Amino acid sequence: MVLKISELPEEEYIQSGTRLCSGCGIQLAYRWALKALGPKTIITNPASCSTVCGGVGGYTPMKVPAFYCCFETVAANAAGASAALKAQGKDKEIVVLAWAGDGGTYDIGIQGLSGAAERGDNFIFACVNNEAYMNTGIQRSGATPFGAKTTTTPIKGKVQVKKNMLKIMAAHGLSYIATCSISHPRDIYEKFKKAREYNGQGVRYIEILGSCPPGWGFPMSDSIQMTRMAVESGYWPLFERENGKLTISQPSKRYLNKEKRKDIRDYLAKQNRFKGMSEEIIGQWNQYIDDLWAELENELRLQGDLE
Ligand SMILES: Cc1ncc(C[n+]2csc(CCOP(=O)(O)OP(=O)(O)O)c2C)c(N)n1
Ligand code: SF4
Ligand SMILES: [Mg+2]
Repeated sequence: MVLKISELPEEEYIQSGTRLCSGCGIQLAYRWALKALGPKTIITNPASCSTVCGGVGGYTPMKVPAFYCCFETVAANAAGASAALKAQGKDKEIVVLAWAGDGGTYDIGIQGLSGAAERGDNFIFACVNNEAYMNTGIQRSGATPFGAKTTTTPIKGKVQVKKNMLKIMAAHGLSYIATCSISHPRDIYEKFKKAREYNGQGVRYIEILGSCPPGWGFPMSDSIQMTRMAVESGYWPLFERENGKLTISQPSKRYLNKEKRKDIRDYLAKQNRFKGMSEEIIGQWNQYIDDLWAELENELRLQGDLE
């Protein structure tokens, strides 16, 4: 059932005064996730731009408790908080949210996350993916897409295809996995609500595409448009995986039909990080998107959900 805007909570858990750049995707993602999870949430957050969201100099705009931890320890900290809540009999009432960047998820945090997922520790792990190490000045990460230029890639851009973290997490057999984009806040809200409902069933993993105007190289006013284009081109499919079963989310369903997908060229052309891309690289992007959807379609067919 699709929620009406009037049914969404007005309460905000992040007030004004963050130190994020204007147009940053992180704050939107955070606001909508916390609207869904509510005030009884404890956050663990490793070094990242999300830490900057927590404020400076003794002031914080956050209205829920957030613990800022070492890069590699976000999942271990969340596991510890969740075990302590269980010991106090508060684990049903209070939810633990590990909130990390792509560097803190795909690369530096992966070991702790994998361990917690395998043990069945009880928390939501959200990766707000802006496809590079933005807080320290745009270094490439395992989530940086093919061809994107960062301060640590060759002049022609990244030569490797990004790591498929969603498949890696699926291989852990999690109860709930979902993708979101800041262009679709209602979808973020609904998915975090669902992850909350899976409380007690191990790690729930959600990945949100969040744009970064300085890191991607576009005007800050275009932040939402940029992530919407990622969804509409089929580059960023919105889906859920509940106990292994795949469902393509409503905003992405139409892109099962290749004809409906918008040209990826328009998405790439709007961002400086892809400036000067060759036809060969654009062809590889098209192939990447086709392969992504072919895999999803194949899985739906095996489930009996597609003719
Ligand atoms: C072990 C360790 N290595 C490096 C750093 C420096 N550092 C702080 S934030 C950051 C970038 C984080 O990137 P990401 O996780 O993608 O989050 P983003 O800033 O993009 O939101 C780095 C490299 C650190 N704090 N700790
Ligand atoms: S550098 Fe990018 S991710 Fe970091 S605060 Fe600015 S816009 Fe957000
Ligand atoms: Mg990042």
